[in-house]
Amino acid sequence: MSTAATARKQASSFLKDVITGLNASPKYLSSKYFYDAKGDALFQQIMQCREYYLTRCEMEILSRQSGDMAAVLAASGGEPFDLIELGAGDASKSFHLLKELLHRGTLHRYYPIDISANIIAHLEHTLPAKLPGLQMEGLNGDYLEMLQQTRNYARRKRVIMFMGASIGNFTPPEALQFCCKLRQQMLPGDMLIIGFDLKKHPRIILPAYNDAQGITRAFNLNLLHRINRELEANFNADNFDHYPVYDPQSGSCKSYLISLTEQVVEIGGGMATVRFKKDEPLYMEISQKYTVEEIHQMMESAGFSPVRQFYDSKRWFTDTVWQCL
Ligand code: AVJ
Repeated sequence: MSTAATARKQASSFLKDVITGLNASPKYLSSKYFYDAKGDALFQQIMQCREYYLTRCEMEILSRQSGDMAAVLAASGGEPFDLIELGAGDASKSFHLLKELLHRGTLHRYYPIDISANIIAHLEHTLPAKLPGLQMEGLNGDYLEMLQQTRNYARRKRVIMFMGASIGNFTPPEALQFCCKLRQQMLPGDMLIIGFDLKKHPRIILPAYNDAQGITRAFNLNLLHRINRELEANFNADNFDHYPVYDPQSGSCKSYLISLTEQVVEIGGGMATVRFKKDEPLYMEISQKYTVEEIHQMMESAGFSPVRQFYDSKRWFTDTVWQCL
């Protein structure tokens, strides 16, 4: 499909999803739409926030243990493999692993997949210069669709990476279903690396989604601004409050925007009219936390066997390696 056709298709499903979510009861929006150019920039700022520990923990794992990880990936078989990264972002974390794999000569080609066309263009422009010898092909689109598309490529051993606790944006049943779908795309010998944020004291988790500078608040409100910009809507972001909650029992951290007044919003230049009551919540995002036991249970029911878990020094985060038998 051409870039223009892809963009049109993305715009029409954005409108459809927004209208569906705002007409539902309770109301919701999908966090996958957070990442336009402004949202990407705000997320970069979140990752730098003092309270947002996830990125620092995972960066520590990859900067210190990429050598071990590369050895674990290369162990079975030894022949060069393709590395497919779902939601590669700026690849600043996978960079360490890519370097180790190139050094060992075990990487055939790197395929970063991202829903942001910006990010993929940027990676293709900058990464080969920083990693001499790197062969890469960026894929812009939905993870599973793009993964499906690579099924026609010459088949080598594959390692699929899904880092950054992105899996946390699924509810546990959705995460299980997603892992089952990944499993269907994989063959015996292929491997999967997933990053999970672990359950820990609520006083550590909640502030990560409610930073004092208000960047996370701006990140959430940016989706309303994006809807205004792209879908001819008239949200007044000042009429919504950012409200995150964490439930230590289920491990779900959810963020809401609370309507501060009774208000009416038009979307699609009058195509849809949405009414909010005063104090009505709009569900924006889940960031699910797991225990190590819960991770094992889910991954094994999706058909994966454990290879190795990597932890940061605080044991707040884990990058887990799995194998298909
Ligand atoms: C990109 C899904 C890992 O849930 O921690 C950060 C997104 N949302 N602050 C997360 C996010 C609010 C982030 N993930």
